[in-house]
Amino acid sequence: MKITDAKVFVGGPGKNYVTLKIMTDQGVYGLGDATLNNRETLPAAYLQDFLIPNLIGLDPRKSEDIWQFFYRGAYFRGGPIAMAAYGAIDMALWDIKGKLAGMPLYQLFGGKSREGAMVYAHATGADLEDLMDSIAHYVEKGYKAVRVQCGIPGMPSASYAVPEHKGAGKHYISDFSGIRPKVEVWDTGRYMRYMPGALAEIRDRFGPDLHILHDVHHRLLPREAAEFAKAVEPAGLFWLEDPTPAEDQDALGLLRAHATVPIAIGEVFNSIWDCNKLIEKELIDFIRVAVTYAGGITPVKRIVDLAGMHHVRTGFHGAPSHSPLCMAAQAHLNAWAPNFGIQEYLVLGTPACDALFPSDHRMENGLFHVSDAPGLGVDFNELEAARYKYTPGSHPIVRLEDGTLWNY
Ligand code: KDG
Ligand code: MG
Repeated sequence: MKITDAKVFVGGPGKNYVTLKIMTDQGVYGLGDATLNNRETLPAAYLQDFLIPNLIGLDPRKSEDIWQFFYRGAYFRGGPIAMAAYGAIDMALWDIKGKLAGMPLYQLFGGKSREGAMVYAHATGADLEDLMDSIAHYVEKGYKAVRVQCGIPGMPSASYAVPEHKGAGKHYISDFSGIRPKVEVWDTGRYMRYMPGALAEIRDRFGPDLHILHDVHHRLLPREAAEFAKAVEPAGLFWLEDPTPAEDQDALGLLRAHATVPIAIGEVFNSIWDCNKLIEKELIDFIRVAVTYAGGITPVKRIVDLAGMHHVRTGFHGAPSHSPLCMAAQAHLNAWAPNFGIQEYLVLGTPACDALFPSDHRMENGLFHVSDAPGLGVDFNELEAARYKYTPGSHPIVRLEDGTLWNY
């Protein structure tokens, strides 16, 4: 069996999805997602210029050897652009494998460990009352877990994942449009004084059963993160995400010495080498890698197994950054993983997205039910794809009030 051709598509409804389609001499094709938020043309170019010409003629069933060939064979290894491109190839090869076997991927991993995987939604508000409305909306829809972000009184601008105006919380997605980044102004003191009380109020309002998550988005220094983690303990969070930038991984020891709030980290990690220390030292409780950014199903399955040895559960990234193909790869892992924790969920469900990526994966009452179709269980409509073109975007940047550049 041989790979005969592969194509890359960039575009989508309100989002530059990078979709790879690998064709074979037996008519079976595989699909993968290489979307790297706001850098979409880069994995696409790597695929088109180098990886696809090297794929043609290979046996698509040899997904492990093909992964090693690209990763080890590159000499300059890793990085988000390369790993997203390998991620798409690996997903597509597993898709082909599942279709050849006539089985959904979760069966090839070891079968289902659960019926329905718990997901969390994003609630947000320009202020705390606005956020309460947004949380109530998701609770009414049956979500059991909600990430909560809100405006901070006196903060010079809207902070991470927070709308400028009230009423947007049910459908708000951060504005990444335009090639020049928007600027957010950040004040750590105001955030640290306000947010613990706000989280405690949310807990009081919604009671003990709702799983509440909060994302600090890398904004605190290690000592501040330790103080903040201790201060939010009364709210009984499901997790506190990215309290610090995780490059300095030993710094998390300080937080661990002062607080027991569960910690989730990893959405910007590209490989097992970015997270093995955090996992082995048991400095985190949830690993947040995404199948696209971390190089595909093959390496992420290894991360999941390593995490399981250290009581670390999965909490795969699922921001709108990922196409339904990455979300499907994660859904199959979620159905199987003995150490599944939760799945971030935003991407599926709009009519335009469903038309581009038809599937029968479904969300019900806050649980994701994986499709039983062979492979990933998601198709790609090329006629629909022709309607979209690439539009450049950029993540905002963050500055302190005096102009100092900070972590987004
Ligand atoms: O591209 C950046 C987004 O994916 C990120 O800001 C989302 O932090 C995020 C999250 O937890 O979903
Ligand atoms: Mg995050």
